[in-house]
Amino acid sequence: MFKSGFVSIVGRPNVGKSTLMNNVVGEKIAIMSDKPQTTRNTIQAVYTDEEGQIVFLDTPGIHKPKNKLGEFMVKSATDAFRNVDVVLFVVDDSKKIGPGDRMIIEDLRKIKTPVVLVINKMDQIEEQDLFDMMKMYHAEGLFKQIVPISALKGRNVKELLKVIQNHLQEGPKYFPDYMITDQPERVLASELIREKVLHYIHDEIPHGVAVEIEKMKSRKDKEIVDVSAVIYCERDSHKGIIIGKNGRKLKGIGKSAREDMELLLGSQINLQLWVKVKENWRNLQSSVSNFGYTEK
Ligand SMILES: Nc1nc2c(ncn2[C@@H]2O[C@H](COP(=O)(O)OP(=O)(O)OP(=O)(O)O)[C@@H](O)[C@H]2O)c(=O)[nH]1
Ligand SMILES: [Mg+2]
Repeated sequence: MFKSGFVSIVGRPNVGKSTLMNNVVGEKIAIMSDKPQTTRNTIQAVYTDEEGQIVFLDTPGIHKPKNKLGEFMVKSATDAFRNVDVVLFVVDDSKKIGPGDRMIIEDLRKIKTPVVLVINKMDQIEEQDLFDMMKMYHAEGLFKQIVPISALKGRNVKELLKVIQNHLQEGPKYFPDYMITDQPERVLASELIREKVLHYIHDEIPHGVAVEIEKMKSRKDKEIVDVSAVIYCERDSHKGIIIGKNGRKLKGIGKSAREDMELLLGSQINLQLWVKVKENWRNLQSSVSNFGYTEK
């Protein structure tokens, strides 16, 4: 019997949702960073084995939105509570249930979909603490199962897949084996650039960054793809910081984005980057939509 279904991965920002999804499919489909609110769109990745197919939906971290972009992100995440077969609610190594997690738990009580609790970052949790956390979450009476994992180290992820498969029904193969994501190459490329901005630039600046691919084209005679992209930020002063002294920051961002793109897309990349300012774009509905943060 071939089982299949849709599984959304939800939780507060920075708990490791994207790391988990990437670990399952073995590719960097969703970008990751140590800063909260990294993921902005719901992103699909497909895991297929002999027993079945699981379509994962990685979602933005649920938080109190402060602008139009945040509103879009939270709506994308909470929309993924419904029309799926299983919800994975991911928490991190926090020993208490904070207000952010509490809010999500109360929302999850309102849905009929089975919820599996994933305690991530177990590599950072003492055995006794983990035991206490499992007891604490069990007392909520909401979760079909509680699975501790380390998404970063890949610990217990196989066991989590088994738990998910137990909740799935017989179903079709929705996607062919070679297809592991719904994200077009342009989007994957722009996200890798944004990931490097998150990595190289600190404080609030990367939260106000959006990346637009202006051109992505294979050369006729060679195995090279020319990519040109614009990094938009919210202020002139941010632009200077992103470019850096003698353009050094931007070079670093470009180099490591190019390396990741070559790995992911399997071809040689020639990457050109520009930085432009679009003031206050996160508060402007039109700009937020234009950057692709809009319901599909
Ligand atoms: N120690 C440890 N760190 C982890 C683990 N999983 C993820 N992380 C780290 O946690 C941080 C956040 O990871 P992400 O996967 O970007 O988290 P996210 O939940 O997708 O975050 P948002 O997209 O902002 O909602 C990164 O620095 C990861 O390396 C884990 O199992 N153990
Ligand atoms: Mg994420």
